[in-house]
Amino acid sequence: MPADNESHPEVQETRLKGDARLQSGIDFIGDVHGHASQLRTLLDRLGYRPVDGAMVHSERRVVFLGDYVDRGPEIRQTLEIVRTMVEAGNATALMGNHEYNAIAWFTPRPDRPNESCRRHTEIRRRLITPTLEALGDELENWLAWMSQLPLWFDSGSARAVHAAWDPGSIRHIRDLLGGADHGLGRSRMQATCKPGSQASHAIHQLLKGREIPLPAGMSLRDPEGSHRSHIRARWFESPVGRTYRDYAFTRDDSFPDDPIPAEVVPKDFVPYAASEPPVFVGHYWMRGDRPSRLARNVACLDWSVARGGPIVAYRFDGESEIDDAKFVTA
Ligand SMILES: [Mn+2]
Repeated sequence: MPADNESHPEVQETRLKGDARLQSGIDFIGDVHGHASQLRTLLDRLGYRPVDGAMVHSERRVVFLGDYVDRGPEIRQTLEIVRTMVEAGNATALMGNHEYNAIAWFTPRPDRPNESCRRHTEIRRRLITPTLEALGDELENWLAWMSQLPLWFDSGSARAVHAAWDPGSIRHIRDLLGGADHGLGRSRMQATCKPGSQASHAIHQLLKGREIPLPAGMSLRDPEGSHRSHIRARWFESPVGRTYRDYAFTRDDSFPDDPIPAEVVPKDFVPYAASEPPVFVGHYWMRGDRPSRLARNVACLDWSVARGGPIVAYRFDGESEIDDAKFVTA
């Protein structure tokens, strides 16, 4: 390196960019949903600074937990911030169910090629329209980028996935990818949307989480107005001896307070053990003034940015137990 470069702080920083040895800390960031200004504020608070168009920190990197598109006012800007950080070697961006759904909207069903993997209902069309409008004639390029996003992250000392850490589903998808940890790509994408297939089940677990069916005839409304006949389960805990209300991921007093029958619990169900590394998820629309962990080694970083809540990060430095003092919000 010529000596005159050493005197320029910008050059120095560019050289550090992307060097994994120097990135000892990981900042996990939850659902952004098109809220680019809030994301900029959060990255600034975390100490990231622009270098050659990407937000960079000399000693840290980001793992984004997915759901960059839909719902917010600055969808394209959000994707651009995330993508430039990934391309600078300063971030990993996982796939969320909203990215998966955007690709599925344009993917023909393997068993019925005249239909798309994601059925075009009115409610879903309303949800995806702002994303399609924001991406305009660059849509194809962005869909191709989204389709190669990895579905999970595991550094050995920390893990992340959009909704639920499910080892069986991860094994299944890894086999589908020929043993690799990269994203699906558009060709394999189709294999995961065949209704009833093991691949479709695995994607559902990872990106939408575990669900427990409600008692027959009962249904709830989700935030988009669709009927739901299940609760989103606290997949990291055992359902044995719990009620629908207290086993739901986010508490809602309209959920039935009846015990969950043993027959709806999957036979291979294993809770997330206390000895496992910390795992970070997004997806669940948490509510409250201050983010906090769900268990000693489980945290959700989706605190409802699309309903006026904060974007949430967790500053991870190798600890085996999640510390409530290390959440950062914007
Ligand atoms: Mn989600």
